[in-house]
Formats: sequence, structure tokens, C-alpha cells
Amino acid sequence: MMFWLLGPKLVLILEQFLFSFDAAEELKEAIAKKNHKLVYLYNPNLVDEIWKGSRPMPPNKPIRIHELKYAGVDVASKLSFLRSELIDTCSSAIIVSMLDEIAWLLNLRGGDVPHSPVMYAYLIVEVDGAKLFVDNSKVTPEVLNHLKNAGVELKPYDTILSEIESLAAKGAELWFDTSSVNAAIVNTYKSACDRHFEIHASDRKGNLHNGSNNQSWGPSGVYRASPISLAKAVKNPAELEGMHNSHLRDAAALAEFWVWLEGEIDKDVKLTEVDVADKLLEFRSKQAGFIDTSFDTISGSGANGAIIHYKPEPESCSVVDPKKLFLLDSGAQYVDGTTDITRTVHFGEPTAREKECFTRVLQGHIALDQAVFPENTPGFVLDAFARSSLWKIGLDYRHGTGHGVGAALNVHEGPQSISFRFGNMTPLQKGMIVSNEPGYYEDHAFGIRIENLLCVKQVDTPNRYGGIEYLGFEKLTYVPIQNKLVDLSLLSVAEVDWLNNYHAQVWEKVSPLLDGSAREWLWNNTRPLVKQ
Ligand SMILES: *[C@@H]1O[C@H](CO)[C@@H](O)[C@H](O)[C@H]1NC(C)=O
Ligand SMILES: *[C@@H]1O[C@H](CO)[C@@H](O)[C@H](O)[C@H]1NC(C)=O
Ligand SMILES: *[C@@H]1O[C@H](CO)[C@@H](O)[C@H](O)[C@H]1NC(C)=O
Ligand SMILES: [Mn+2]
Repeated sequence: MMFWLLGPKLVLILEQFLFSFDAAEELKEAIAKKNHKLVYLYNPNLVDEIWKGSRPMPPNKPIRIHELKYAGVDVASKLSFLRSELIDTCSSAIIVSMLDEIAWLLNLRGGDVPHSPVMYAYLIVEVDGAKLFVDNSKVTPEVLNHLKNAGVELKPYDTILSEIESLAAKGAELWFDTSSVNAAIVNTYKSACDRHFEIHASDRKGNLHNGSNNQSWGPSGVYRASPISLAKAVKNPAELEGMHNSHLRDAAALAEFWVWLEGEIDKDVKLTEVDVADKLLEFRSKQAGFIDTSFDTISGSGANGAIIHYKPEPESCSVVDPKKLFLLDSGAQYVDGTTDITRTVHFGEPTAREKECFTRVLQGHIALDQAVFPENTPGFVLDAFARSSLWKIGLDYRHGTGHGVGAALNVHEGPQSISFRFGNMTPLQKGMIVSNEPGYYEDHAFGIRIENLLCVKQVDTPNRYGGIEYLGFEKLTYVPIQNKLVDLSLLSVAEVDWLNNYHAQVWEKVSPLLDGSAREWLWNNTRPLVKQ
């Protein structure tokens, strides 16, 4: 984005490829109000000139096939689901630009974006065909064959706009999710329609927004949320199995890591937050199917733990202080699943204040984990479950409680969430995955967060008021929660039972993957607590 000051008027030149259509429109409105002007940048050479040869080369890691045993549904079935959506909305084609949606639809994974197994591409799915716009050098013979079998044609990445032009010229009604499709694509389509059909899209009445088509007036586009996002969020049995299995291997890596870290601290070895994150990566990368971390590890000792999106840097980070709380939020991409887990521990003697805050965060974590709710409940309804124990003593945390997680895909995905921000009305559905991550952050002192991933499942209730299903959660994450930090006097018997049952399951599921000191560590850290 560039600003040019011409007299009293500010002219904003916007690189349309970098903004979603909705974001660009919002910006246009905001600056029009101030009597400035927005100019769209059409000449891609201008951007290249500004970079003056210093533009980084686009990555070209090879694309790989996400095997059917992990994907659960083949590409042909996914495309035919999408085509029935096209027919229902009277669209000729949908333009898919979200990289995780493309990867999911085509059962492909890439290596173009750190932490996210996706490749740069556009996909156009028509009623009778599909075109993938991608850099050829990333396409192996196996991938080419896989795409051919699914009836997907390959096109050069930079021909997307000319394809949109020619579809518009043919009168194609294109479906755009304007919250994600970039402004260049939507504007190219709109102006091509205007040029080819003479009547301005905005003057065509009756067929905007709801897809009812009227070819005699030319196409005007269908502007709706992508149906892929929800389909991707509801995991099938194979995806859930991959998530379960990868979480157990991840738990084994974490047990090996924690016993190592406690040992080093006992020996008085000085380790920085970055040393610790690097070692964790080393343990994870020994697990089968490991590919990458799923985000930058948040490794925060003492006051750094209170910085919610803290990223330790080698030059500036702290040494892990055995006398303070240590917060570790990390995750991995495996061939069969994606993990995201936070644990908070103390290597010495925690204070009463630290224990009280930890225990209240744990109570919120348990309350959400145990929630049972009617179908069609959106996530924000459950957010207060995770906060109520903190609220009772006037504490809170300034972040959402849960986000969606992809199956061997992005660690953050929609459309569902569990957040105090009102407005996300997406109901939680059977097969969705969400994180359960309440926390508490005491500025300049410590941070606490306890995070597991959960899968939404049906719950058998003695009644079914309303004749509907009742839903609850099943845990994916099996890693000990430090008993030492629990103030037993605050917990109910049911909460103590929850913790003890959880630890019994951790031992049962993860101990077969461990031996030696890691197995001993797991045993030590899954012993039941007894409420006197
Ligand atoms: C949707 O289409 C119908 C005709 O099929 C039309 O009456 C209605 O006004 C349209 N709605 C919008 C929001 O454009
Ligand atoms: C298309 O729109 C025009 C103008 O509103 C109308 O006269 C015509 O009947 C419409 N055709 C169909 C098939 O709806
Ligand atoms: C397990 O607990 C025992 C008894 O407290 C202790 O001696 C041993 O060092 C612990 N082992 C590990 C690996 O934590
Ligand atoms: Mn998370």
C-alpha cells in the first residue's frame, strides 16, 4: 500500500492482490468520508518496480498428496458436494482463494507458508470442470496424476485474472466469498461483466446477493460465504483418527521434553526460553510423521508469560527461572494431524497466589470440557463457562477461549469459535474441533494458560428436551496438568475426579509410547490427588 500526497488530497494506491474485496471496500468508504481518494493498482509491474529486484522469490516447495487414509473423503466426492452447492445458488463456478480450503478440497498439502501445510494457488470449480492455478514447478508427477484423476486441470498461477475475464465474457455467474477473495479478482470480474454486458452490475436488480440468475441481463456474481469453510470444519472419522493418533505421539514428545527440562533445571543448567523451544522441536521432530511446528512457540518465564502473544527472540529472551511460573504454548504439524497445547508449570515452590490463579483457570478449563449443550448452540454461549471461576474473584483474561483447528491444516480455522465477542453465530457441530484455553495474566509477574484441543461429540442425556441432540466434548490432548499448582481446597470433589480421571487416561494412552525416564515421569505426573 502506498500514499501519494497530491495537494490537499490524499490519494491511496492499493495493491488489490493484498486485500480481500471486503477489506478494500471498507477502506474505500472510510477514506471517501474524509474526501480522499482510493485508486486501485492494476499494473503489477509497478509493484515489481518498487521492490527493485529485492522482492523475495516465491517459495516452491513441492506439493504432496494428503493420503485418503488421512483425508477420509476423496476429491471427487468433495467436488461433487461443491457442485451441488453451485447448482443450488445458480452459480456457474466458485472462486476459491483460501489456501487451506484449496488444500482440503484437493487432498493436497504444500510447504509455502511457515507452520501451515498449504501452497499458493487459486482454484476455480465449475459445474463441469475445475482449474488449479499454481506454479508448475511445485507439481510432482504423482500430484499431476492425482489432479488428473479428479478432473482438475493445471493453469499457470499468474493467469487467474485472464481466466476470470474470459469467464465473465462467457456470462458465467461466479461465486465469491468477498471476505477472503482479493479485490483484484472481484474487480476484474465486475468490470469485465460491465464491459461485456454493457449494463452496470450495480444496476442489475434482483439477482445480486441471492444467486437467482437472469442471463438476459448478464452476470453479476454471487456474493456469499464459502461453503467449504464449514465442510472442512466438520471432521470425518478418518480426520478425527489422524488427530487422535498425532496427539498421542505429540504427548509422547512432550513427556520426553518435560523430563529433560526438569532434569536440566535440577542440574542448575541455564536455559533460555529459545533453548527450551528449540529442544522441544528436537523431541517433536523425532516423532513419526512430523512436518513442522504449527505456530511460533510461546515459551515465557515469569513476567514474559503474561505477554499473550510473546515470541522469545535469541538476543533478548530470558533465562527460564526455576523460581517462577513457566508458560509453554506450542504445537506441531504431522502428516495426520495438527496439535496445539499449553501447559504452565513451576519448577520449585509456587506461591499461594499462583496456585489460586492456576486453580481458577483449571476450573474454567474443566467447566468448558464438561459442558453439555443443545445442538445449534454457537460457541460464544459457552465462553462464560471458562471464565466464571475467575470472575468470582474479579479476574478475567483478554482473549478468546477457543478457536477451530484444522486436521493436518491450519492451527487456526473457522468458522466456529468460543469467544466473548458476540457475533459469531456458527453453531458448534459434531466433528468440529476447538481449543479450550482459558488463562490468567498478572502483568509483570506471571502468565497461566491451560490448553487442550477438544472434539464436539453427541452426548447421551437422560432427556432430550425439544427432541434435539445434546452435544459435549471429547479430549484430543493427553498431557499431564501439574498437580503441584492445584489448590485442592478450591476444587469440588467432581473437579478432583475430573483431574484424576484425565491423568488416568493420559497414563493409559501415552505410556505405551514411552520408556525409561519419560515413562517414569509420566507415571509420577499422573498420580491421583486426594481431597482430604
Ligand atoms: C432474490 O431473488 C428474487 C427473485 O428470484 C428477488 O425477488 C429478490 O428481490 C432477490 N433478493 C435480493 C436481496 O436481491
Ligand atoms: C430478467 O430480467 C428482466 C428485467 O427485469 C425481465 O424482464 C425478465 O423477465 C427476466 N427474465 C427472467 C428469466 O427472469
Ligand atoms: C519420580 O518420582 C520419584 C519419587 O518422587 C523420584 O525419585 C524420581 O526421580 C521421579 N522420576 C522422574 C523421572 O521424574
Ligand atoms: Mn490455541
